[in-house]
Amino acid sequence: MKRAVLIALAVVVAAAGALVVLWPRAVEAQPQLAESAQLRFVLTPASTKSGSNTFDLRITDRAGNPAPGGDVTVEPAMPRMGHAIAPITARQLEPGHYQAADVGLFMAGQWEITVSLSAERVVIPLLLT
Ligand SMILES: [Cu+2]
Repeated sequence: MKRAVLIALAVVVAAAGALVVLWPRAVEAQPQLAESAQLRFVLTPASTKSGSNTFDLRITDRAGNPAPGGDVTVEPAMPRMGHAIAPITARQLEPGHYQAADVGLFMAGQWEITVSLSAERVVIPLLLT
């Protein structure tokens, strides 16, 4: 009897352990990389959920040096649904490092974020849940 209880307990502990390992986590926001002719853009969203978001942007030349200064603009759109939100000007934190705050990605689904610096631009896909 006691042995059976111990085995049952072991099964419960193993099942709980598997749950902890296998339980789906919220998708972590991954840095998204895209390259234009001259520059390399890395966009990291604060969240992968719909709603207000903040984008961290690292922009470098092909050699990895901070991109020359200029206006960085972020234009989110859902082309397949035919809508977009007004372009947002990112704030420069340091050379090559920008932040776009209060980006109102109001619905879940596939967004495309156009990021531009002067004549250089990339389109970065962003899937929100
Ligand atoms: Cu939409």
